[in-house]
Amino acid sequence: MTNLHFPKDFWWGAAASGPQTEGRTADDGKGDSIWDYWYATEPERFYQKRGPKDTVQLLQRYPEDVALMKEIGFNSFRTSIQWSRLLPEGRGAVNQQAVAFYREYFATLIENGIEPFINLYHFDMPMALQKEGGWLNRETVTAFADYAALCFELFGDQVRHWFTQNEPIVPVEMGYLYQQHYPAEINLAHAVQVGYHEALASALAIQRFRQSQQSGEIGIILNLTPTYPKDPNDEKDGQAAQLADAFFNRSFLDPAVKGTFPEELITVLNELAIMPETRAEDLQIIKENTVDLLGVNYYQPRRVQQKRSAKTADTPMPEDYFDVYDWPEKKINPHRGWEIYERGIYDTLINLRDNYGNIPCYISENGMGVEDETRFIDASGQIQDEYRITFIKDHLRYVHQAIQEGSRCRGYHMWTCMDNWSWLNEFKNRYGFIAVDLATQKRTIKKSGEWFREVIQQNGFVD
Ligand code: BGP
Repeated sequence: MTNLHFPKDFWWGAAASGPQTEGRTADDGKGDSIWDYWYATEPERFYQKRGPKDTVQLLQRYPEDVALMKEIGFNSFRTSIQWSRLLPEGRGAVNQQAVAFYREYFATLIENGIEPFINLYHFDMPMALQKEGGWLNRETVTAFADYAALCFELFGDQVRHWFTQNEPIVPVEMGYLYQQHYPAEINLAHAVQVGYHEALASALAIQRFRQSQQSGEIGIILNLTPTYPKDPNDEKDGQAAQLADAFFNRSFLDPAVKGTFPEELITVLNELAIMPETRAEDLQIIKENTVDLLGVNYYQPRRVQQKRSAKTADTPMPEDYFDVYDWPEKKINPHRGWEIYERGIYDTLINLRDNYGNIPCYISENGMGVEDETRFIDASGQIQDEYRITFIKDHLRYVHQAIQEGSRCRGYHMWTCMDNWSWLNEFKNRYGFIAVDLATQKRTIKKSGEWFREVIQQNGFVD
């Protein structure tokens, strides 16, 4: 038996987002985001046609929810401000109800010993700005920087850990390549422009944070999917993996941490003649405003091999440069269809140590979505989610090892705190430490939540 002990002041907690938890009330003053709009116009796209309106009613229930976080023992918790709640039109008039809500919510966290980690963008473009093109429109970049500066001004006395965006690659791929987010286009040129604008907007927000001279730190949260070639000794598989990595990881990781874009990506975009529109000053802004801290969301690896299959789409796609490799030995979470590969979290942290100046980081999301968890309710009414405990342990072991080997990983946040609303999948897969009965909104801590409390108390676990 080994005692896996984590560093002093390690951040233990969970992550969530505004759009997935808050819900809406008739008079809350919130403007529509792309999710509200999409649900109103195409509800059939959403699993069981359940939209973003109610989610888990955190807007009204946050005191109870924060009390449960405290019961588990979190010392930190990440959520996001909804841009469309604070600025219903994306810019201009401020919704004072939103200011009051977020201030009270953050104060409640702080009073309970839970440090709020606040993210500014979690896939939720205000619809008013989307109508003008959303991230395709350069004006949105300025609007985002202004919104960020407003947040620093309004909440800077409460928040010490800021994040500009969560998984900025997701709006790129899901909105402009794979049709899982609005506006559901398939257009690589648009995808590239959107990604570029997001990266620039993040740098500008960081610049505004530094200009505000507030204390604290600012970062970005990226979903890093370590990319493995089918045959590590095959040069072409290796090149395919490198390019996939450039498309999906380094496209944001490099500008965020190094202030530059990956050369391979620039070469491909030049060949395809789809370089984004830029302005002379942009690259300097990106160069000078890199992050203090990196949030790493880790769910699954990406396995690729050299391109052999025929092209299927009639427009350029990242998949023109590699084929997905289906590793026969893979372990899979059947509910989400994602591979479970615990070692990937270690490889990711070691990559940051070796190739990204060992930037301070933390695991900002890691978790397992499971369908119909009520199957596992015991006589006392608690969900016995042993599989989640195993999942977390198996990942924490590797996080611990990476720290032992010099990674500056400062915490672990599970996705998520309470079961919440998951985009097109709505409540299909449940991820939380706390179960939510949607009929009654009753919250019950799962077995994993109780286990996590012990981990936090001991700052580790005996393996
Ligand atoms: C991450 C997102 C979260 C969350 C999680 C689980 O990519 O940051 O918002 O949803 O994935 O994924 P899903 O809800 O799609 O099952």
